[in-house]
Amino acid sequence: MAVYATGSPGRVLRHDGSAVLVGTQNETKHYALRPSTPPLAVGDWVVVDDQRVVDLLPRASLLQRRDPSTGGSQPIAANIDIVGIVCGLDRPVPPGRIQRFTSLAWDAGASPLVILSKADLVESTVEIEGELLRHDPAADIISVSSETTDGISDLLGRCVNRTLVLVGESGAGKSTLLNALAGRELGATGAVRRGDSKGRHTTTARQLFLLEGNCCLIDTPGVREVGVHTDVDTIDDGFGDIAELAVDCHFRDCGHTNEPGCEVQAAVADGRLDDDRMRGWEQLRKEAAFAEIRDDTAARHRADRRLARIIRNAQDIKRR
Ligand SMILES: Nc1nc2c(ncn2[C@@H]2O[C@H](COP(=O)(O)OP(=O)(O)OP(=O)(O)O)[C@@H](O)[C@H]2O)c(=O)[nH]1
Ligand SMILES: [Mg+2]
Ligand SMILES: [Zn+2]
Repeated sequence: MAVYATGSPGRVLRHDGSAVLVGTQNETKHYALRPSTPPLAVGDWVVVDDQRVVDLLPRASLLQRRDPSTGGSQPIAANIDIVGIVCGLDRPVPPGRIQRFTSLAWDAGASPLVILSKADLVESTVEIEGELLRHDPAADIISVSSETTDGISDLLGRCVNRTLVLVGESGAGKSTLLNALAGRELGATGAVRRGDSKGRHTTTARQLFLLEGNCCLIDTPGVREVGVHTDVDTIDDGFGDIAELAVDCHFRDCGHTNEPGCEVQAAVADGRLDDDRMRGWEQLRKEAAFAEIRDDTAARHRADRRLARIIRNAQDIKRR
C-alpha cells in the first residue's frame, strides 16, 4: 500500500460545482475547487491535507454522460458498483431511455439495475416488466414503493457493501427512495407537477450517503436527456444476443439492413429477435458511432492547436 507522507485518504461525499465535501477518518471538510485540483466526481477516493485535495486515486469505475452544452463528457459518480435507473410508475416507462442508461452503466464498469419506483400506484408491474425484458432480456429489474416500503429491504440487501448511484428523471422518486432505504429524512423531496408528472428538480447536487450494511448511496439531480458517451463495441456488450447472431451474417462488415445473408434480419423475420430490441440497438449504435466521430474531431482539433502552439514557440525562439 502507498504511504503518504502528508495527508489522509478520504472519499468525495458531495460535489456542487465549486466545492467538494470530503469525508476522512476523522472529519468531513469542504474544499474549494481550484485550477490545480484534479477533476473530481462524487465517490472518488482522494488524498487531502488541511487546505486542499492533494491527489486523486485510481477509479474502479466512472459513470459519465455527455454534456449537452459542450459535447464533452461529464462525470456523474466514481467507484460505483451499481447504477440504479429509477423510473416512476406514475408516468410511461421509456425503454429507450432505460437502454441508454444501461449502456452508460456498462461503459462505466458498473452493473445496471432498473428500479421501478412508486409501485403502489399500479395494480401490477408484471406487464411493464415483461415489456422491458422484451427490449432487454438480460435486464435486472426490481419494483419498489417508498410509500408502502414494498421491495425496500430487497433492494437494501442487494447493496450491502456496495456503492449504488441513483439516476433518472426529476420526480422519479430517487430522494424519496434514499429516505426509505435510510429509514430517515436524508434528502429533500418535492411533489411532481399535476397533469404531466414532471418533477421540480428538487435535488441540486450529487451526494453520497452511508446506509445500513455499509451501502453507499449516491443521490443525483434528475436529468431528462442522457447522451450516449461510449463506443459501438460497448453498445454491443449490452446486446450479446444480437452480436452472436451477427457472427453468422454473410458479410463481415454487414450493416444488418438489407444485405443478403444477414442473420440479424433473418432472426427478426422469423421472430427469434424482437423488432423493438433490434431498433433500439441500431439507434444506440448510430449515436455511439456519431459520438466517436465527434470525439475524434475534437481530439484532432486539440492536436492541431497544440501543434500550432509548438510552431509559434519555435518561430518566437528563431526570431530572438
Ligand atoms: N405514491 C408514491 N409517490 C412517491 C413514491 N416515491 C416518490 N414519490 C413522490 O414523487 C415525488 C418526487 O419524489 P422525489 O423523491 O423528490 O423525486 P426525485 O427523483 O428525487 O426528483 P429530483 O430531485 O427533482 O431529481 C414526491 O412527491 C414523492 O412523494 C412512491 O413510492 N409512491
Ligand atoms: Mg431528488
Ligand atoms: Zn447482418
